[in-house]
Formats: sequence, structure tokens, C-alpha cells
Amino acid sequence: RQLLSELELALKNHEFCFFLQPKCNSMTRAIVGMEALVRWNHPTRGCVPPAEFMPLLESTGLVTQLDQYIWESVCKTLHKWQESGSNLVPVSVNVSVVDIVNLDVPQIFSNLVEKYQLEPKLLLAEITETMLAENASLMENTIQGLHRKGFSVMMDDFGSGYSSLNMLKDTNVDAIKLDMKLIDMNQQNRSKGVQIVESVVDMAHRLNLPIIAEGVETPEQVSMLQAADCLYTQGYYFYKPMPVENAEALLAQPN
Ligand code: G
Ligand code: G
Ligand code: MN
Ligand code: NA
Repeated sequence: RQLLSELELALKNHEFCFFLQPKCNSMTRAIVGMEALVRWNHPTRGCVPPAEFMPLLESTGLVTQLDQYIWESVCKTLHKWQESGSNLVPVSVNVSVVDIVNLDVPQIFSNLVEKYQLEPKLLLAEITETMLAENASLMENTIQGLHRKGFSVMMDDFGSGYSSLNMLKDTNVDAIKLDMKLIDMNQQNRSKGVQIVESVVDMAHRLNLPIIAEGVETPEQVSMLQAADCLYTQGYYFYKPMPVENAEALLAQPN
């Protein structure tokens, strides 16, 4: 109850911001994109991670306000980078199923790139498969609408939900993000785990879908993924989510 009124106030006071986590090719180290991850700059508690407030925002529907604010902030940042002649990479934003049910996401994205004079390919949508599962036809309409306006969609957390393969079959996503639990191996499940990763990567290749591994933390995971031919990675091993200025500095470095 109290958290809810705090969140409403925080939205009004613009206390939310986002960090950027680079995605890179583990062989060349080239940065191929970034993901925007929301943070709450709490006046007394400092930087609060989304796990602590996202569930309440989603269950109350307030997440649509937050997400539209984050999407616009991301576009402002891209516009600024573009104006300054910086190297540009696509930035993905998270789209909640609540947004898809309550908003015209393709129209909102399209208004934003027009307002900030951006190529649609610079703004990517990440949607998690469990969310996709709740309403496959609405989801597919949204994906089609995004495609018509030039945007691409990544299926987030692939492998964590109960109907990944169905969703892959029934919607036209443009890329897959391998859930971090699938690459988290212990001694006992290692050989099975590696075979599962190899099979999923092989499936993505057969479907002509780029695949990126999330939550990559160790050099062992990097070599396992390279052996499986999954070169795109996102995770603490290469980069943690960082403030926008740090991401900007990183893009300014020659590769
Ligand atoms: O940054 P972190 O790993 O703590 O994020 C936790 C969860 O919050 C993840 O599932 C992530 O997808 C989600 N998340 C992060 N930023 C946003 C955002 O801007 N909007 C929405 N809807 N979800 C987000
Ligand atoms: O659900 P989504 O994939 O959008 O959420 C990504 C979440 O994973 C973010 O909260 C981000 O901070 C977190 N994350 C990113 N890289 C790593 C990592 O290498 N290890 C762990 N444990 N979490 C990570
Ligand atoms: Mn994501
Ligand atoms: Na994820």
C-alpha cells in the first residue's frame, strides 16, 4: 500500500532512470547492442533494482506509465548520441504484457522514432515468452504491427517458460535471448546442459534467428557458448548494467 503511493509519487517526480547493459560478440568483443534496464533513484534508499517494484507496477497497471517514460528516455539518449556523431548501436527496451494489452505499442514506438528522428532499427523490443504465452494472438498482432513499422522483436528469457516452442512456432520474433538458467551448469547436469544449449542454438540457426545468451558470468560459459556457436552474449563477465554516461564512453572507444 505504502509502496504503491511511493511509486505513484516516484513516477510524478521522475525518479526512475535506466542503466544500459552492453551485448557483445564474445570472439571479437564488438558491442552489438545494449539493453535498457530500469532503476529507481530512491530519495533515501538509493538505487532500487526492478525486482523490488516491478511486480507491483505490473499488477496495478502502472507499468505502462513507467515503460513509456523509459522508452522515451531511451529515444532521447539515442537522439543525443546521433547528434553528437557517436557510434550507434541498437538499444532494446523491455515491453511488459500489460503494455501490450493496454497500449498500442507499435504506434507509440513509431511516434517516438519520428519525434527523435531515429531509424526504427535502433529501438528493439524485448518481450518475455511467458508473457507471450498468455495471449498468443494479441502478441502476434503486436509483433506484426511492430514489423510493419520497421521494428524488431526479441523473445526474452527463452527456455524459462512452459511453452517456448509453441510461442516460437506461433509468433514471428526476430531473435531469441537464451535464458540465463540454461547456461548455469553444475558438475551433475553439465553434459546434459551443454547438449541442451547446443540443440537450442542449432534450432535458432535452422530458423535463421540470431540467438544471444544472457547472464554470462564465467570464462567456462563463454567457451561452452563459443563451442556451441552462440557468439552473442550479455552478462556480467563482459559488462554489468551501467549508467548511460559509462555506456556512452564505451561506445566512443575504438573497437
Ligand atoms: O535489472 P534486473 O535484472 O534486476 O531486472 C529484473 C527484471 O525487470 C527483468 O525481468 C527485466 O526484464 C525487468 N525489467 C528491467 N527493466 C525493465 C523495464 O524498463 N520495463 C519492464 N517492463 N521490465 C523491466
Ligand atoms: O528479464 P531480463 O532478461 O530483461 O532481465 C535481465 C536481468 O538479468 C537484469 O536484471 C540484469 O541486471 C540481470 N543480469 C544481466 N547480466 C547478468 C549476469 O551475468 N548474471 C546475473 N545473475 N544477472 C544478470
Ligand atoms: Mn530483457
Ligand atoms: Na531475460
